[in-house]
Amino acid sequence: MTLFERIVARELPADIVYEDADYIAIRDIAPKAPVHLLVIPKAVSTRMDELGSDELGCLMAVAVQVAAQHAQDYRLVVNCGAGAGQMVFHTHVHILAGWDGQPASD
Ligand code: DGP
Repeated sequence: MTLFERIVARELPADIVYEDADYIAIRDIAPKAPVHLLVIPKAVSTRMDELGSDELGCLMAVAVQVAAQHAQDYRLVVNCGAGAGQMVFHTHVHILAGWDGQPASD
């Protein structure tokens, strides 16, 4: 079971900011921006490129909805694979926002 499956199952604690039948959004435990949320599909997949176009569309729609509830301007980031920095192998979208002025450069 992945870390995020265990959070969805309430086996591990998390600061949940959004939930519906198919998705959950939580605050990142190690925020890299003043607002750092993770949008996580409840259905298990390892990385985003395993999803079909309908699932991708729904995931991004939820990410945009949750982001808009927390910030006017925001960045969405997906790390796809260890070589891109993925550490939790359960698909998720990062929402980064809340900078006072310019966001940090990559
Ligand atoms: P990634 O590198 O894209 O796989 O991002 C994984 C993120 O998950 C990373 O920003 C830190 C976060 N994270 C790791 N463990 C936990 C945890 O136990 N709780 C929460 N809320 N976030 C976690």
